[in-house]
Amino acid sequence: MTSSAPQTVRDAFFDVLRQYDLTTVFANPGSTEISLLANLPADINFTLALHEGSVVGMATGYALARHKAAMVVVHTTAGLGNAVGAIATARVNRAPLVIVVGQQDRRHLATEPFLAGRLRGLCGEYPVWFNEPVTPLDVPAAVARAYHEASTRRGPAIVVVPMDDWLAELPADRVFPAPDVSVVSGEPSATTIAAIVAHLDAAKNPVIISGAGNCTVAGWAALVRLAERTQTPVYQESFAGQAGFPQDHPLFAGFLSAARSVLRTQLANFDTVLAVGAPVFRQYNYEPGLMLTEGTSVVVVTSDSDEALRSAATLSVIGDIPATIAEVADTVKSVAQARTEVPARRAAPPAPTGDEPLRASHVMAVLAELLPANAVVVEETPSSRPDMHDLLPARQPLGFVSAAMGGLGFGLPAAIGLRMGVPDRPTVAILGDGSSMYSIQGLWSARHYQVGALFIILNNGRYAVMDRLAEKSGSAEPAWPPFDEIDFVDLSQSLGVSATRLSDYATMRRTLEEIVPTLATRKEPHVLVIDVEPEQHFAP
Ligand SMILES: Cc1ncc(C[n+]2csc(CCOP(=O)(O)OP(=O)(O)O)c2C)c(N)n1
Ligand SMILES: [Mg+2]
Repeated sequence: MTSSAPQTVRDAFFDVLRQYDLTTVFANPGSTEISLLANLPADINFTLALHEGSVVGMATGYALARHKAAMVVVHTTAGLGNAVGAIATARVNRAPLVIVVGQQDRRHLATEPFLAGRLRGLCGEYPVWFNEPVTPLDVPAAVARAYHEASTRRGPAIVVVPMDDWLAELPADRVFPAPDVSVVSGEPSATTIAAIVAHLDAAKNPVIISGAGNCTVAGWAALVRLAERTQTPVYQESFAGQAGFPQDHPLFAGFLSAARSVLRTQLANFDTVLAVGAPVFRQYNYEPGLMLTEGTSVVVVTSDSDEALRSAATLSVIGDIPATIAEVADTVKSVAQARTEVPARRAAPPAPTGDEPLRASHVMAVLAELLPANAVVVEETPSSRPDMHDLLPARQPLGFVSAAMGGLGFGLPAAIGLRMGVPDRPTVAILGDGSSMYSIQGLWSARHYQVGALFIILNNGRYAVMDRLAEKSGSAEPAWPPFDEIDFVDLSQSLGVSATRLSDYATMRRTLEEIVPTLATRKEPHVLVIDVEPEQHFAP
């Protein structure tokens, strides 16, 4: 592409944002970005969050909701530094982000002036692309390239822009080294399909592992057809960021354990594993021993080359998941009879009686009953995540979203970005009280930009999961104290968001019955603080 009329780097940058649908800019400003941000054109929607972790978290949610890159602008070292954890999460959650980072003026950068950033390497290996344009004239194309890098590699791409670059003039005949449109053609060949089908047709007792990479409408439809045609049970990978299969489907078999020994038992009877949008395997605590019975054949189908290439697989296929699975479903031998029994789903707990305390499982069960199927549910409640998995199934893509690498502070801002991306879907974030504190200032953005998500804070007054882990390691008392003094109602209200607190089952049910029907259309966020008993048992 060549640009026609002479314009500034800044004007050309805005044209790039328009061209690639990046005009909603999630940001926190600093003086190194003033020359960019002062007098923004009316069609550039500046969206403020009060900490860079929330800026990137919101952008990540927005990108996941729209299946498109989202735009971020952050301040030099302090801004990018604050964002590193969220950038790592975006990478592992495979959210495409274009991140412009401010920098001091080129003309005296060598003297390391105030706010000069040593930015290269600050995010380690987490960005999919990192670029410091050689001249100001390279900035617009670098941002366009970042868009393609982020979209193709599905992660954050960073461009560092010195503050004097924005007002530099671009010559009209400047060659623009980035395509208008780039396509990764992941259509499978007949040979690829035949190779996958050969494994499935030869299997006596296959199993499917669905992963976050298959969280699309087309992906779910293709995998449902394959599972039904072959009567194959489908598990969800452990610690996934999103659901790869409808969790209310009769062939849904539950979640793989994050513990190797349990995983081994779960998969012991299967001779063929087909992982779709998931690696084989991503476990948690180390335990010795194999993950699968020796001789099990393993096929991985994914669009993520890292995932494909680090999997202990017989065959890894990198390509378009729905297109590949749809073809496999059409070609595979169909099977009439169920080959394996699907484990029964855990029943909802009865309402507590007498002085029995309210537990997270009660909240999950009532939400499962009341939430519509199209609800977007964001999880960041470590000790009650297993309850959520058991009791609150994802029924549509985005019905479950979580930080794929476990970094807290994602759930609250991600829910805001998700709701902004799919504004007609009811959106609920279920947050641990400890987790909510990492990005609590995100609530202000929800209020200011009229994002009507519901934030449920499960208030057990402590880091329950850490307490359990400390106990398991033989610690009498955890080194960290409880924090039951925090008043989440006050805290939310001080950020401009309405909040209520409750501690009994009847009020919880009544309150959710009132709020849930408002979620599809509401514009005001609300925080519901629910006092729950700390879980005494934790087995991810
Ligand atoms: C940024 C970050 N810091 C620390 C941790 C370690 N961590 C994992 S779970 C947890 C406690 C979470 O507490 P809370 O949200 O209250 O959930 P609960 O365990 O009580 O369910 C902590 C601190 C983390 N995952 N991410
Ligand atoms: Mg807690």
